[in-house]
Amino acid sequence: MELIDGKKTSAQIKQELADEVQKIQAAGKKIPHLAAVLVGNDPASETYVAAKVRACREIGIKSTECRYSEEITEAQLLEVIGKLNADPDVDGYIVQLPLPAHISEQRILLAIDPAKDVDGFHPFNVGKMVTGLPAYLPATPAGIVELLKRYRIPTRGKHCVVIGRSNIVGTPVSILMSRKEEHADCTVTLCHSRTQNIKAYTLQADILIVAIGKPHFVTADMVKEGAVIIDVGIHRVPSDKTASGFRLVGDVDFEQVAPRCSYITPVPGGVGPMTIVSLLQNTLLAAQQKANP
Ligand code: L34
Repeated sequence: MELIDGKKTSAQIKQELADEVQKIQAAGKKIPHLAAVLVGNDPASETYVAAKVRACREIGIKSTECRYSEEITEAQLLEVIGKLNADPDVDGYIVQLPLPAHISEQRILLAIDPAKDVDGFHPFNVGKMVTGLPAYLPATPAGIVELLKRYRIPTRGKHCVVIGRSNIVGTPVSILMSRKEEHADCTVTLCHSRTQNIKAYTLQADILIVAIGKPHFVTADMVKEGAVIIDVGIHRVPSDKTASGFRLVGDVDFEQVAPRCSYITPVPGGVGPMTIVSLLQNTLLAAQQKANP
């Protein structure tokens, strides 16, 4: 079993991006600028946005955190979106999800200028991705493909089983893994909460991507010997062994499953850090495209 080290891989990519930023700076061009909108104070969202801002600093680009209280109305948030769309200094921005229940995620995402949509969530960018046009790829799926590529894990013709059908991970990663490209080209099966006898599918997986949002959902009896496991889940469970009072676990029962795999991503330190570098990559792309439309 080999661990797929997302932390190490993301550090390498950040170094590559820092070199790119140096070149932009040396050429006297505008420093790329990412803005992140955060509504409310969900502790997990705060951690992720803080990690994004920190990563921008590490590679030498500008970032702005736009924080609003849980009570902000949808109309007010749409006004914020309008300002970010119009701000010539902001190359790209994200609206961290989930949003409070009284705000329609769909209406907010539709209001984002597709050219600044570095999460790749706007239907215009989703459509580009699906049809294989150059697009901002959604960060977590792009990070997963990058991990498989950098670990030189063969994907062509393999059976990739995805568990979960969210717009953020399951659906887009199933599309990327089925693309006719060297580091994809899989036969893809998409399973979800309503799949009957899910084990019958997971046992066939050469590559199993788990994004169902249920702690320890995948157990050893569901995994084929030698499979590659990508665990996208991240949950805080109470623990008396840590100072924070919680520990992080994934959608996969790592202890049980790891001995059966050829490769597996840990939680933390697997997919999470890759999500962040994909966002940085999209931001540099956005800045370039704004410079040369
Ligand atoms: N708009 N909303 C928008 N874009 C996104 O790309 C996200 N996502 C998901 C939630 N909502 C979003 C993220 O940023 C999940 N996500 C994310 C980002 C980073 C990490 C995990 C999820 C991450 O850095 N994980 C670390 C541990 C962090 C911790 O200590 O909690 C890891 O090693 O997995």
